[in-house]
Amino acid sequence: MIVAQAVGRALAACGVETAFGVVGSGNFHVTNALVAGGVRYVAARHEGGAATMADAYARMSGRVGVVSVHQGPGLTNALTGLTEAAKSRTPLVVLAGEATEVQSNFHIDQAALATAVGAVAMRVSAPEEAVSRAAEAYRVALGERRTVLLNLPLDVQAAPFEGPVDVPAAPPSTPPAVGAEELARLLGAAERPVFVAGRGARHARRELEELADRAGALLATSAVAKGLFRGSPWDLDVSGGFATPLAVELIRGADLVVAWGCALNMWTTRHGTLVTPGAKVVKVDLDPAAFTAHVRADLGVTGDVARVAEAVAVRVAPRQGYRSPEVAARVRAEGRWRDVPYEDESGGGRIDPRTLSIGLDDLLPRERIVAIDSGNFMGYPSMFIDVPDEGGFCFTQAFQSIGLGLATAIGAALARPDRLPVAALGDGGALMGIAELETVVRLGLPMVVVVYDDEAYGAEVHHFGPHGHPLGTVTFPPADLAAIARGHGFAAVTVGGPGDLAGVADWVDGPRDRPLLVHAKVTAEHGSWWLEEAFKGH
Ligand SMILES: Cc1ncc(C[n+]2csc(CCOP(=O)(O)OP(=O)(O)O)c2C)c(N)n1
Ligand SMILES: [Mg+2]
Repeated sequence: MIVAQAVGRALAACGVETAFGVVGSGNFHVTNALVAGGVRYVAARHEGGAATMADAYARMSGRVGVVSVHQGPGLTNALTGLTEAAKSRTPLVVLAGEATEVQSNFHIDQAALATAVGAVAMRVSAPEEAVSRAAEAYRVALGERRTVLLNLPLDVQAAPFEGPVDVPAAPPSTPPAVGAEELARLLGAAERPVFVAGRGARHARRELEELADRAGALLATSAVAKGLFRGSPWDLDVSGGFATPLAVELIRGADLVVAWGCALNMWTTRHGTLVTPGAKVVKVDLDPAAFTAHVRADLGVTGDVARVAEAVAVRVAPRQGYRSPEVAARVRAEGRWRDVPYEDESGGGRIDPRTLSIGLDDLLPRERIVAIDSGNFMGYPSMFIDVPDEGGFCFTQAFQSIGLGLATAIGAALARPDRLPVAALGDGGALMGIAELETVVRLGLPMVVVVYDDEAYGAEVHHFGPHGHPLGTVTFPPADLAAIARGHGFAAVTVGGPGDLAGVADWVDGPRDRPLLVHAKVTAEHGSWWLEEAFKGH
């Protein structure tokens, strides 16, 4: 066995289930060793796609994601996706060949590159480290929720590896809850408590609902945890830019906001304005750094969200809190974006993106997993296409990159093969990430890709257009995205008005033997309200 093979075998032994990558000479053996160890390998067509697929797969499966790339350009191509993963604290191991010889065309300072984007850099520097370093990379990724680059120098990879591939079992670590008493006291005194659950709460629905039932709390989530409380009569859906008018009103009415695994950033709080002055703020988080980030906490409780919720629940006497019959009736009547009246602006061969999204929500099977790219359009699918639970929404937006949506949908689809994958993209993001259309077809994924096509970088158009700036750099002639998709093996429908959605219904009826691309020519007279919010943060 050579070192490259020992590294691959060791990661397989750690419990890696799926790996993504683009294989070149520098990661050929390590990738084949993963496969030999029982790991499913998914070939992407661009390393940026591979990184984002692994990120989305990790988020939706709860497992460590693995990416395998060639030295140098293989890694630089992956960087945007890796940055997204690192910012999102996705547990990810990146296996990269490394040309340590400075004269090599492939040489770059890979460790510096990794740390520059928030990842952890490690290296297998000597043959005897092959297994221990691989196991350490896996442990740090999982235990510390980090994106770890494991550099594999070419000469070390090729060296013989002596010895067994024995992976030491990592001890589980759950820090004890600190501060539960004080949180229980605050909940016992609050008239109108609201829970906002974030990424760190996605595993804790039951515990949070049980506590909220006792404390009389309303339930909301950040965008990345969308769907967590779906089905609860007290679910306000997403807090922040995508929040309904009712959610905004009720969250602003809270006298206690408890953020569970959620840092209350500018998106979740509309630049802090959703938290009323005078309201108490509590954050429950594994990482105390969250307590002072963004909207500051009056109280920080350290620990795992589920464990803290359990510890607090036994200390809170049941009370009505915010859960009056009036609030229940309003959540029933106004709790969804679909309940908010709007004027349909479809016409002239273009469809209103709200009408499009509502139409798709009606037509597509409810057991779905929705991935959203970035851009002006992004709120429409986020707000109008419902998801069944927190496993139905994958939002790779921590780096705000466009072009990640399609790969996100692929990774999510592989984590949840029981669900219909839906990728919602702008025309800009779709064309940027288009390398992976072939991957969707090759993998046989029954995906629906929806492109909200305004023939522009709409975000820029709506930001700068009203000020009279020239827009030639951000507008494009029409592109036949349906034909492009058919060329890749997709079925495709062009939608220029509500009537064209019949083509989507036909595809849904079956046999769904090919993925579907919905090329929607959307109206674009004005920008979206969440976009204004976004630009305030620049
Ligand atoms: C990689 C990257 N490049 C550029 C940007 C700046 N940017 C933000 S939104 C946007 C336009 C996206 O266009 P499209 O996907 O068509 O969505 P639309 O805004 O038109 O709805 C651009 C270029 C970015 N966020 N990420
Ligand atoms: Mg566009």
